Amino acid sequence: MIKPFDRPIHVSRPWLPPLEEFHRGLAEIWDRAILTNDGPVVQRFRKELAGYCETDNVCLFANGTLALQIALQGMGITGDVITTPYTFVATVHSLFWNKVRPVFVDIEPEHYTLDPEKVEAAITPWTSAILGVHVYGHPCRLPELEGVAQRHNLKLLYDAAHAFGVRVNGRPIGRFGDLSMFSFHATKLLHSAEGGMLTFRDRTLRRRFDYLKNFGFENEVEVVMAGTNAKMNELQALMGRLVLERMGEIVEKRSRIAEIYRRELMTVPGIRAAALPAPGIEYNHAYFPIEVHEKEFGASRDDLYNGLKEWNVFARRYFYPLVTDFACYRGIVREGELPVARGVASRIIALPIFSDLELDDVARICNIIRHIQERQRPLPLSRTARVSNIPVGIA
Ligand code: T4K
Repeated sequence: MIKPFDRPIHVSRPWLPPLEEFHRGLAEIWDRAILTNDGPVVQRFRKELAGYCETDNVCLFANGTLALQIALQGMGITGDVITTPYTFVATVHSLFWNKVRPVFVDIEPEHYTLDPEKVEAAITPWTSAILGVHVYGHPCRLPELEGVAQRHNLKLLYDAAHAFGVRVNGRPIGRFGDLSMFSFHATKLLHSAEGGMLTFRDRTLRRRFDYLKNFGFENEVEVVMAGTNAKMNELQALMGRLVLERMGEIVEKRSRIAEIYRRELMTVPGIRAAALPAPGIEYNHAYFPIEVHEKEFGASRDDLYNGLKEWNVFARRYFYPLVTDFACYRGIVREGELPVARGVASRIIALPIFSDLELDDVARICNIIRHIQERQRPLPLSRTARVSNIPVGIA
């Protein structure tokens, strides 16, 4: 009998620094009484991130969504942008807020990122950019997308909300394409409670982004563009700095969790994980999604999702429903389009993965999954026959 967990196990849980370390940083902030508006902690965090991401072109924000909205506006993206339906809804909302039309194309089935051939086929004279998503931290097909963007003279942007820490052939993921957006939300590897970052190729953009996130202020008496307020504050930056120091440990622990899931679950009929990262990719283990193939598994993805809750395990169906099925985007694509994304969304479930998750607990979650499978599987034909032979009334 597998006992339920005595506390909820969520899909994610932020790594928190020792409280004394946070207190020490807070004491300095208290002394200065500078809480926001590009204070010294934000500036230090920016410098450290520039080192980590190997580029000086780094800009920090209050959250990832605002960062992406400002990126699109600052780069002057208009018309149509080709993107994926298989993402968190904020990717598409950011286009909408810039009055840009999303053109959805299907994903590839190995890592669930944009299919470059389909991207190329969807280009029209109105296309201005491609917005790929490194979903779950798996890099998009970078050389292929780069090729498509170059051939058609399009901007290439990445929603890298999940991909902090990923490197491709030794190069940080934020150095591909024209621009990348990272989220530092509490559920992310590197978090600042809420927060976001842009890294970009054209260094002149930094000035525009800085204006746009600070009301367009040039100085006390001049406003040069219609900006908004999207600044990261000092408390966020303090948290971010302390988490950044521990990135190595955080990724290492997650990789051990992922290893157990793979070892324990890949032999379970009907369960499939995303393909392993291609050679040359240093992966961050941001998520551990599995696909549940109902026929072979003997139970549906939703049976598993609901079943896990009985054991106090709260996995999440990231990313279901598809963005294109939300009320505000319904009607953009026709039924039957995006078959790969639609199929994956119906089978996907993201299992708990976070630094404080004990390895024994990962094994326990795997046992629970196998148990749910056993419980849900229809009885083999011979047993069904036996049961149905029992006279009514006695059964
Ligand atoms: N692009 C992509 C591809 C994204 O995935 C996201 C965000 C964005 C853009 C936008 O970036 P931000 O503007 O958020 O920086 C969560 C996050 O809110 C969201 O940041 C994230 N993607 C998305 C995939 O997941 P929810 O609604 O599923 O989160 P929530 O609050 O249910 O949290 C999940 C679990 O994590 C909870 O059940 C418990 C645990 N948790 C959560 C929080 C907030 C904690 O243990 N502590 C916490 O403080 O959206």
